[in-house]
Amino acid sequence: MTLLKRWLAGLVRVLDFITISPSSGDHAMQQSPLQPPVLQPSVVNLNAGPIFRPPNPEGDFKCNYTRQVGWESCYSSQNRSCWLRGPDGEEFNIHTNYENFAPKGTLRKYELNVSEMVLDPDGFKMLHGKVFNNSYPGPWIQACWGDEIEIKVTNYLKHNGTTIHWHGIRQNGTLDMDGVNGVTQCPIATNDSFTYKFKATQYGTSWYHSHYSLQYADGMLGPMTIYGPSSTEYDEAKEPILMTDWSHRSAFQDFYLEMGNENGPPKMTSSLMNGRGNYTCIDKEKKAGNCTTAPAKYSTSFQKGKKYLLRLINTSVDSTWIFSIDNHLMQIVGADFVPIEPYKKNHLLVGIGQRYHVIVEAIHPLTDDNYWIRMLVADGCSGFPRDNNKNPIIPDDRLGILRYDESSTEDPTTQSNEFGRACADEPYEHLKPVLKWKVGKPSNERKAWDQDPKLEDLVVIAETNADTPEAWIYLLITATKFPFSGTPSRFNPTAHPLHLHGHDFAILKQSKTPYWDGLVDMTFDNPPRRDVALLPKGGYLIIAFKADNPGSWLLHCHIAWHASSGLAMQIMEREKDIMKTISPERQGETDRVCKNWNEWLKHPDTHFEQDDSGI
Ligand SMILES: *[C@@H]1O[C@H](CO)[C@@H](O)[C@H](O)[C@H]1NC(C)=O
Ligand SMILES: *[C@@H]1O[C@H](CO)[C@@H](O)[C@H](O)[C@H]1NC(C)=O
Ligand SMILES: *[C@@H]1O[C@H](CO)[C@@H](O)[C@H](O)[C@H]1NC(C)=O
Ligand SMILES: *[C@@H]1O[C@H](CO)[C@@H](O)[C@H](O)[C@H]1NC(C)=O
Ligand SMILES: *[C@@H]1O[C@H](CO)[C@@H](O)[C@H](O)[C@H]1NC(C)=O
Ligand SMILES: *[C@@H]1O[C@H](CO)[C@@H](O)[C@H](O)[C@H]1NC(C)=O
Ligand SMILES: *[C@@H]1O[C@H](CO)[C@@H](O)[C@H](O)[C@H]1NC(C)=O
Ligand SMILES: *[C@@H]1O[C@H](CO)[C@@H](O)[C@H](O)[C@H]1NC(C)=O
Ligand SMILES: *[C@@H]1O[C@H](CO)[C@@H](O)[C@H](O)[C@H]1NC(C)=O
Ligand SMILES: *[C@@H]1O[C@H](CO)[C@@H](O)[C@H](O)[C@H]1NC(C)=O
Ligand SMILES: [Cu+2]
Repeated sequence: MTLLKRWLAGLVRVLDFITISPSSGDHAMQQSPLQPPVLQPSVVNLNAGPIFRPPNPEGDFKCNYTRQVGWESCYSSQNRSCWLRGPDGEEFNIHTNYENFAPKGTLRKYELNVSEMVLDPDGFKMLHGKVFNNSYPGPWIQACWGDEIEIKVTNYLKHNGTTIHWHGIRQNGTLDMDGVNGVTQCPIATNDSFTYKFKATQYGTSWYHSHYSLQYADGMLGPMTIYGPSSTEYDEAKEPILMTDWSHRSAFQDFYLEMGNENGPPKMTSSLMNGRGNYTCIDKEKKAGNCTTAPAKYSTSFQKGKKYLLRLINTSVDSTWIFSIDNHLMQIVGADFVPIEPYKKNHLLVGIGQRYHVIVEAIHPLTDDNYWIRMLVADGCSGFPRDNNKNPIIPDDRLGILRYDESSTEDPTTQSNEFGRACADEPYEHLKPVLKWKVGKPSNERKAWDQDPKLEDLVVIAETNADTPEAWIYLLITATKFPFSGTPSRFNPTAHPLHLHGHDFAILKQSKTPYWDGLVDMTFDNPPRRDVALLPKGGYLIIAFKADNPGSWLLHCHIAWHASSGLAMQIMEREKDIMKTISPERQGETDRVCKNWNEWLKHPDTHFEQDDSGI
């Protein structure tokens, strides 16, 4: 098993680990079940539930709620906040407490084939691409709120195992489907398959990616949308927009640079929007036969007067993006899988692993037919190299085109909106979840680990069990550079996008200043909530979640290099209850995959050498 192997002391330490609260009313999460019972009873209708087309750009994908007998769809472009309405007027809508309730959807089966292929998304041949279904990005997986999803993954990589993580999916009671090798399952060996089975209890946009070492950086990622209600109306939705940085070397080669290089982590070479970028080859590379032609830029079209939903996903390895469309404002309506109260901006900072739903209105004065869609690298969060004058060498930010005249082939001539480029999460006070949480106070606090934290300590911390679903767990994560004994700190301070599996978490405090013992003013009343938050450079983060999902959940930095070198820990949540969630059949599957993996390790083709944390 590839357990977390290294812990680079000095990157982050977990100081306080606070636990259990009694399940008293005001500490419990606000319950907001199916919406208000109707007053006047309607005619009981025992027809099968509705089948309808959610807002997707093309194709005949439909939501299928035939199992919600007697229900109908209440979702329309005039009211996006309602989803399904029952015979007695009860609803699944934007206010439904989706942590406890989900509609009965249908079963959707997908297959993904993992293999190697040469990729040239920016006009340069990357020889070590690893992809889903021979495409980069991988196929778009679509489902509807409450669907049961089954995805069969077959590994045709010659020299690597793999496991696939469904980013942000809560895996409520399905720990073994979380796809973290060494934590929730063994890697799927070459030529073996594993079927992930889970329920879509949340809705919104996310991505799936390999969690086996650095594989996702080499191409193993794709978008995933779960259709459901939205806090704001719009007319049409566009395909997801994936933003990423890209390297011309395999991340497995680059990792050695990260570990052994005093100049810091390896540098990325291009930025890509939906798998398309434009690298300018130098003569030497052309002669060596490394170059092809850059693909046409990503483009999308609007009709004047309409409102469009864009689904933005940051799939970066090491860079934070600022997304903007020239001369257009965006209304931000969802962060990760959490619908929020809408607010307007002319740009949006998207950290690695984070996602936003934004609505763009086509109502600006139409001075041009075409506008640039930009992906700017945030200052201080760049994975790109610097020139001799220490200025970052940053790829062209004009990566996409918004067209009002679809037949146009001209490049836009518009200028960028004005905004700051600092690397920080969206302002804390802006992210107001529609479904409110009231975070309960922890009943007891415990301070620990003032010394050098070791992996063993972290596991122990995690086993500090909160044993009821109502218990709130608080984590304080500091990025302060401590002089740890005996460990020379090679820590290059930067902001770390921290991602928790198995839960959305509330952000009680996100601070740029260093943590000192003492009182901290935290927000308990509907704080921002998501599954990735930026730990500010040199500052700290306090997060809280309820111990309502037994499992061993990973908490890690989503900068691939950092996770690979150990910025990760496991949270053992209600260990005694975990086995109750896993049926003998599912346990059998897990055992089978492990057996095959152990066999594969003996195969002459394998060349397996674990050189990183494995995740
Ligand atoms: C939209 O639906 C929500 C949830 O059912 C309801 O509360 C709201 O009144 C509706 N709004 C309009 C304008 O119909
Ligand atoms: C999550 O699991 C708990 C415990 O089994 C259950 O009570 C709850 O209804 C589940 N949530 C959803 C949305 O299915
Ligand atoms: C809808 O789902 C049900 C089962 O949930 C299935 O029997 C039926 O064939 C599906 N209908 C369509 C049109 O996909
Ligand atoms: C992936 O490819 C397989 C084999 O061609 C196909 O059956 C499957 O539908 C594809 N998966 C997706 C999600 O498109
Ligand atoms: C899966 O990928 C392998 C390797 O590229 C290929 O040989 C095989 O045909 C693919 N299978 C499917 C079902 O797409
Ligand atoms: C994964 O495959 C790459 C080649 O693409 C190889 O360099 C690396 O050693 C392999 N690593 C593991 C841990 O399997
Ligand atoms: C995987 O299958 C291919 C094609 O059948 C075979 O050539 C290869 O040896 C197999 N690899 C392993 C590790 O079993
Ligand atoms: C360029 O192509 C040559 C010949 O295929 C190859 O050896 C070299 O590794 C390539 N360079 C990079 C940076 O991929
Ligand atoms: C890529 O950049 C080059 C040089 O700036 C430019 O000539 C070319 O048109 C660009 N290609 C695309 C597809 O945008
Ligand atoms: C993606 O996340 C990384 C890591 O936080 C960040 O450096 C990058 O700017 C983010 N990209 C966008 C578009 O926000
Ligand atoms: Cu990090």
